[in-house]
Amino acid sequence: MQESALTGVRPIEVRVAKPRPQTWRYLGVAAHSLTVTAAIVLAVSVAFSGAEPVGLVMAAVVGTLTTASLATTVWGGRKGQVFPGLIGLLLALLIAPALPHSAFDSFFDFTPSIFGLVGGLTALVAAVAELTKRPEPRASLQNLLSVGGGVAVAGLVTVSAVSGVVTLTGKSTLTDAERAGSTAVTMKDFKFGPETITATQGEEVKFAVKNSDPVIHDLKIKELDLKVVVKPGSEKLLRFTAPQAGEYTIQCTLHGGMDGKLVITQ
Ligand SMILES: [Cu+2]
Repeated sequence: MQESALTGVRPIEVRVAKPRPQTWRYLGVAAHSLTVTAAIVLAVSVAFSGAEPVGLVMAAVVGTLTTASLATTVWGGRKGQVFPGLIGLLLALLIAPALPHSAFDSFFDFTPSIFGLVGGLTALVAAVAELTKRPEPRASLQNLLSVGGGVAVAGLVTVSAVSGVVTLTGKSTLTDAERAGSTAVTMKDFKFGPETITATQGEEVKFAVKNSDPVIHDLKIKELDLKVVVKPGSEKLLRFTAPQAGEYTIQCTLHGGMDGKLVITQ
């Protein structure tokens, strides 16, 4: 009797859940801590730059996405790791082409770029590892990863601090003699001042270009094949002979919408 009553009753299955692999999550958290830091530095740079609406929106978007990625890495499910992985990929794709302009002696160009790129790529690796259920590395490798990661982060922070010092100390200025007879051109709040500069055809023109923003700008007059790169807080000279009468476009090739006009009269 007893036996037949039990027929069809499945034995109770006791599943002992394997501890969830955490290494890839930790790697993702470390990666997105870097991208959040990049967003904070970007926001500070925008604040120092006269808080242009476009810059503010950009900093807010980057800040929100990186913070959401960090939160998803910590609290999201395994499949949810697609989001921080995509944000990591997006950051890497956006930053990589701009890297050549991120001069080491320009802190607010260098630091967000390097933190964003390293963080983005690492986040991508971590997300892929989590999504494809890469096995938990062995204890020895885990130790190596955490020590290596710590050294890498300490290295990044040091390099970024040195970049800050070099930015502050490496500003180039003009001598009074160089500045004599020049037209002062400012780069401030992502604008040229004045926006329109006039000169007379054939005249020797001398621009004393001063960058008062925390990021690098350049001044390019494409038609005349002229370009000068000015680092934060630096001042540089651009000399040329005023060409044929007409209007020429002055632009910063690094920031869209930052442009002016050179008007040459006869
Ligand atoms: Cu610019």
